[in-house]
Amino acid sequence: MKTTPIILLCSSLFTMQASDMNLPNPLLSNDHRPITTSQEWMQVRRPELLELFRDNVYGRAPIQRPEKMTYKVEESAPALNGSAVRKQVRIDFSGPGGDGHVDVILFVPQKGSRPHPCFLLLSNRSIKDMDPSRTNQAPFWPVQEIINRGYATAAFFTADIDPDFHDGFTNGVHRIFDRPAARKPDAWGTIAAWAWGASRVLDYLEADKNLDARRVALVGHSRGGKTALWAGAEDQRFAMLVSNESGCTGAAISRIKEGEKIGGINEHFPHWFCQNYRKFNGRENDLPVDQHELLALMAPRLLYVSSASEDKWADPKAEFQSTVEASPVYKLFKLEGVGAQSLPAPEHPLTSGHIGYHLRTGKHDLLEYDWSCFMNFADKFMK
Ligand code: GTR
Repeated sequence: MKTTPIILLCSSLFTMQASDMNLPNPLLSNDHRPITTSQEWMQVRRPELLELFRDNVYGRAPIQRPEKMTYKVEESAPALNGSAVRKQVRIDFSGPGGDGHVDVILFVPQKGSRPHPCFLLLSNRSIKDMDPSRTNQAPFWPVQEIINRGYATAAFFTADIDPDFHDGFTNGVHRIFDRPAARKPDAWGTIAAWAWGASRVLDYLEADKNLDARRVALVGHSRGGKTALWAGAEDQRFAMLVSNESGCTGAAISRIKEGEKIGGINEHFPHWFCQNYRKFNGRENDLPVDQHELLALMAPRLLYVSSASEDKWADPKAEFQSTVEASPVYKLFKLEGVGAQSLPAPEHPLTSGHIGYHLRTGKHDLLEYDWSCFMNFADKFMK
């Protein structure tokens, strides 16, 4: 019995304040002027933060939509026992360094009124996750469940855009669009390349009459989650961004996070971010931005962040705190952010505001429970 007051005292000590964490304030401009309206956010602060993230973290894409880009619908056929139409689409593009393509697999519900809202998945693990025949029904992409809920769903394999290993930026879209001799310290890395790829897939989704491109949710797990957030920052056409366990340089605030740190991620994945990011190895406090400001770049759109209880490497507390610190920016739009100040218990999703959050019991993974929470949140706002 005697231990109760001590536990209460400890928990209040652990309620973090922005000042204790030495966090950069998203609502102060580079020249220290307070940002007090949604207009100032969109016209002044958002562009400043985007530039800071391009310069220091993810790097700068050399191109948006290439002039030479075409779509080929290679298949359109009934699937999933008649509950959906499956389309296989190839997007071809070319640039100074050659040609490339990304294959998209899309399932559109047969029922319900068109155009449908759509969940687009960054498929960054096994190609089997996006088996078009659905013989392999990985929970990573639960297509039938998504269709049953009335959403279309598409996926693309991130390696089509850029293979996930360090080769000095000579393959993937870096080969096609970069001038190798001119590679600068703020040139895009692989995460920014994948984010660029998500935008090219959205270009196709915009052209497909079965889909409502104004209601597309981009979902990414882990390195895919980092990518979903960066894609949402760069491309405001995405209506909802979902970061599942994105951790370091994803949703988690770098200054407070445990587990993976900037030095480690740059060492193990030297191709993910821009070269300038390495200046902050072991120097999290010197970064001119932090990841809650990346989350804030999604405002006023829908954002969903999820964590897993055993995923200490990604750090659920630092991911959740980031949603709290991004919430004042949603307030400028008169929207509620995450709607809680402390980490919720596992399996108690927060869905009252425009930022959703849940903690799932278990390990680092993207599972059906996670998807069902994303869809519950989307149902409230996207239907
Ligand atoms: C880890 C990496 C994390 C996360 C993860 C994943 O090895 O350290 O940042 O991205 O991979 O993508 O599953």
